[in-house]
Amino acid sequence: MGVEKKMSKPRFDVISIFPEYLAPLRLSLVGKAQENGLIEIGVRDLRDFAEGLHKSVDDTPYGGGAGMVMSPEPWARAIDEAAAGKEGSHELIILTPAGKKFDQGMAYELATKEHLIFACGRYEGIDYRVTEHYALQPDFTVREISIGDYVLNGGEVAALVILESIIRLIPGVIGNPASLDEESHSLVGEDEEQLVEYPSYTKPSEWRGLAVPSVLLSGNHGEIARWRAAQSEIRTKKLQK
Ligand code: 6GU
Repeated sequence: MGVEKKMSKPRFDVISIFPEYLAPLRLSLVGKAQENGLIEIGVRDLRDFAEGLHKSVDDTPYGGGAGMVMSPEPWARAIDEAAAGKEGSHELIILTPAGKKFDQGMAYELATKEHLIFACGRYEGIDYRVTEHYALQPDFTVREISIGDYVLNGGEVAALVILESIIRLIPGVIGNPASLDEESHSLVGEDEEQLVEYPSYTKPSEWRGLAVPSVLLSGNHGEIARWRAAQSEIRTKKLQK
């Protein structure tokens, strides 16, 4: 057994002007993980941290240009409150199409952290001084993350994607952890080939005129393993075209 640092219960806080967008976190595996006490998730409405009659959270950009920029102070109040709810250090994840592209390696890394705070920006983004301010705090690590090369209206869907990919890696969340080893994009060495999964089939053995590859019905485990490895190679090569 390796020397593992005892993890306290991982906590995830999400800040958004559309907290209802995060409702799916109550469902399925992620919802179960909360019910079973494996993780904690908190969702905050940024508007609760805004002041004034209009509870405004944005303003026009300095230097001009289209759209609105999210004001720093409501963000800082919400982030400080989230941080105060959990001892230790905090990873502040700012969701932006200008961030580093999320991948399975990042999911593994973030799955070891005890407190992640997700800032879901909208409009033309969050005043950059929020990033700068928290980067200066010794108990914070700031990461700007994107989930891919396309533009979403806000970071909420990106937060859902990242949370799901991280939470399923937390010990105890998935019933059969062996399934984590075999799946596509499972972590391998830095320059090892990343293979996608082989195709899967279940009953019936014939369906709408299509038969399951006979090797899978053969009971020959060596042959099956070789067939699956070959299929993974073929599928991976097809993706590279
Ligand atoms: Cl994190 N945010 C937005 N608005 N668009 C994105 C994204 C994030 N990742 C990819 N596109």
